[in-house]
Amino acid sequence: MDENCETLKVVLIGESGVGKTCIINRYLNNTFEEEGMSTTGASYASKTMLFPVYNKAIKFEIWDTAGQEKFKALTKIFYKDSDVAILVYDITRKESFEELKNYWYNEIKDNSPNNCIVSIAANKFDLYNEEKVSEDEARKFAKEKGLMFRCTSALTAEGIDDLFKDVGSKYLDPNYNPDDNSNNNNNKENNNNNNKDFQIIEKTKDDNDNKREKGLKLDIKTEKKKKKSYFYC
Ligand SMILES: Nc1nc2c(ncn2[C@@H]2O[C@H](COP(=O)(O)OP(=O)(O)O)[C@@H](O)[C@H]2O)c(=O)[nH]1
Ligand SMILES: [Mg+2]
Repeated sequence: MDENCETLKVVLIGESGVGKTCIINRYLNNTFEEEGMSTTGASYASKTMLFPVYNKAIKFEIWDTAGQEKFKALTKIFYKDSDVAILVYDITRKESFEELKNYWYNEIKDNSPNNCIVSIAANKFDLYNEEKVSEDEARKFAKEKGLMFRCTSALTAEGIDDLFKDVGSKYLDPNYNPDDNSNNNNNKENNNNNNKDFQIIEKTKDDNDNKREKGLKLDIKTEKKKKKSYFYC
């Protein structure tokens, strides 16, 4: 194995239906399917990402749950040796955030190694006009517990690469703080991706971009089609 490549085990946890599998599919394949997403039960899939700033690559071995989270029946093996844990909630479902705070966060704390890097993904950000958990409240919780935080949308791809970039950067540089950088594109007023590592090199502005700027509901069908024409380098 190339000495400039590190392998990290990443686990995604959270209530059923928050979008864990969709986040993984978006990250791995740049795809989103609204229906028919079933978790295969395969142990993990991986993707290698370059971190030119650190002259390193990270192979993320991403573990998905196979529905056991519905019954809160994840075994210790699932968490064992995890380098990164991503706690996912759905911004339109208050109880998914309550469960994150009261159950999933404790699961990680109790079952993952002490040095496990933990990030919260506030998913379904495309539906922020239906938001039931304020971003401030969730950020406050993350800050109190020393966790990283990203708003994400598996549907639009917003924040997904950044989520992995954050945790990878944190692994390579414990002082890394995404809020120090101008690349924090979670801001609702700022959808520009200024991120040097994952620049979007082609992005067409359409009706949904205008709606997003105004905080209006997005046209999901158009959004899905449009996303096919996004390219990342
Ligand atoms: N609008 C929207 N829907 C999403 C997003 N991510 C997932 N979904 C939908 O939420 C549902 C559950 O997603 P899934 O990935 O299976 O959730 P999981 O049970 O946590 O793995 C599916 O109907 C997805 O299409 C998102 O970012 N935005
Ligand atoms: Mg799933």
